[in-house]
Amino acid sequence: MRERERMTAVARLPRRVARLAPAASLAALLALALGIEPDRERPVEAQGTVLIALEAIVTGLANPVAIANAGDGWNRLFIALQAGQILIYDSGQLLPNPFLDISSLVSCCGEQGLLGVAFHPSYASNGFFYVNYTNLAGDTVVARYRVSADANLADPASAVILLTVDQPFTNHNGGQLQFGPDGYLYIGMGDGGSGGDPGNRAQNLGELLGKLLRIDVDGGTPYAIPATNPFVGTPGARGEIWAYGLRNPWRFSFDRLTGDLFIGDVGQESREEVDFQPAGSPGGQNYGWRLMEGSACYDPATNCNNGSLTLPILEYDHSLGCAVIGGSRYRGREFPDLSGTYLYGDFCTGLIWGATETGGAWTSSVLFASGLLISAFGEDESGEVYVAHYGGGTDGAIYRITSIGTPCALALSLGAGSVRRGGRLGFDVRLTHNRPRTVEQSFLAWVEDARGAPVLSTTVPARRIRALEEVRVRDSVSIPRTLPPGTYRLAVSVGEMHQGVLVTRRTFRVVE
Ligand SMILES: [Ca+2]
Repeated sequence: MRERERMTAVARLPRRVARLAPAASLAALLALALGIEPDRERPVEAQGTVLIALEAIVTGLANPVAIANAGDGWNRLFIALQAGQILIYDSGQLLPNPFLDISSLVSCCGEQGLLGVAFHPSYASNGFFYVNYTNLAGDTVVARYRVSADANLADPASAVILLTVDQPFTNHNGGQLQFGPDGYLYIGMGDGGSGGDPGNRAQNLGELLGKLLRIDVDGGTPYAIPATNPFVGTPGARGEIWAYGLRNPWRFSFDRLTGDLFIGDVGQESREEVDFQPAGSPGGQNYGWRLMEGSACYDPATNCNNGSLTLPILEYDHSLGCAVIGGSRYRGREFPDLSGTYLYGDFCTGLIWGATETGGAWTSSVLFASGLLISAFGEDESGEVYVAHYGGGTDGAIYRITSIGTPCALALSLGAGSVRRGGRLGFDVRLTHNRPRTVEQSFLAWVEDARGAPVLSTTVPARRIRALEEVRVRDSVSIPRTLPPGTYRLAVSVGEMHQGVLVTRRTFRVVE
C-alpha cells in the first residue's frame, strides 16, 4: 500500500517540479512527504543538510564550457565558450568584447572546441595564459597567449603553441588546464576516444592520451619536463606524464587550501568517478582505465586489478547521470557551512553533489537538483564557486553557488481549523534562513488525507519569490465540493529549488 501511495504522489506532483527533480530527489521528497508523522506544532527542520541555491550571474551564452580567474586581484571571471571565445565577467556584468576570440582556429563542437583556460601564477606580472582547444585538424593544442596593453583584451598575435597531440577520434579530448600549487601546468588528456579505449592508450606510458600531464612552462621553450615527474628516465615512457589510466578527465581541480587534487573522470557505460591525489604526492598513480571503470573490472572483465590501481573516492552509476563534471572544493568565505565540501555534478541530470571526508572516507549527498546541463565548475579569486549551464544559442548561463545554510525552519499556520466543502482554507507560510541573503524560493502545497495520501496537490501553484532572511507567503487552497468530510492535513514544502528538503503539515477538518 505504501508503494501505491508513493506512486500516486509522484503522479500528482506538479509537472514542472517532477521534470526538474530526478529520481533521487523525488525519493527524498516523497520520503519526507509521506514517510514520517510530522510534529504539527513546530516547524520541521532540515536534517543537517546544507541547502544550496543557484544565482544566475550571466545568461544568454552559447555553450560555456570553462570558468577561470586570472588571480591578479581584479576578481574577474573568464568564461570560455566552446566555439572559441573567452568572455570577461567583471563587477556584475559581462563585458561587450571578448577577451580572446580564436574561433577561426577551433573545431567545434561535440566534444571538441575551446575546452580549457588557465592563467599563469604570475599572470599579474607576465600576462601569460594558456588555452586548450581542438584545432582544425581535430587534434589537441595547448597554446600560450598574452594579454595586450588593454587588461580586458588578449593579444591574438601572441600565440605560442606548446603542445599538439594527435587525436584519433573526435571524442574524449579532456580539456582542463590548471596550474598546481607547485607552479607547474597540469593538462587533462582523454584516451583518444571511440569507446572502450580501443588502442589501450590510457595504460600505455608511451602515449600522452588517457593521462594527466605536468609540464614546466617557465623552464624551457616551449616547455620543460620537471625532473621530478614520475616517469622521467623510464624507458619508452613520456616524461610529461604525471598520472595515467584516465578515460576522459574533463574537469579536475586543486584544493586551494590543501593542494589536494580531484579528478572527475567520465565513465564508459555504467560508472562515473572522482579520483583523488593527496597534496605532495610524487605522482605516477594508475587510475585504472581501461582495466577498470570506476571500482568494477572493465577490460578484462575479471582479475583486472593486481593491487597497483588507485580506485576512485566517489562513484555513481548511470541511474543518476551520464558524465561526471569534476568541481571544486569550496574554500570561499561567504558560505562557511560549505567549507571543505567538494562540489561536483552530472552533465545529463544536473544533480549537484557535495562530498565531505571523514577519516579518509568520502561521503556524498545530493545538494541540489539543478535541472541544468552542467559543463563545468570554476572558482573566482575569493574561492566562491560557479557552475556553467551548457545551453546552446543563448540558453547558456553561469550561476554562482550559494548556501542558504542549515537549519532552516518552515512554519505553517492555518486561517481556521475547519473549512466547508467548496470553501477556501487560508494559510500562512514562514521560511526562516540562518543568514540574511536573497535567494529564489518556491513552495509546494498539497492536501493529504489522514493516512498521508495526497488528495490535492496543484491547487496552490508553486511560486517563486525573492526573499531576505524570512519569507512570508499568504495563500489559500480551494476545497472542492467533492471532497468527503473528515480530517485532512495541509502540507507545504520548499519546492523545486530545494527538492522539498523541508516540509511541514497542519491538520484541519472539512465539514458539510
Ligand atoms: Ca578509474
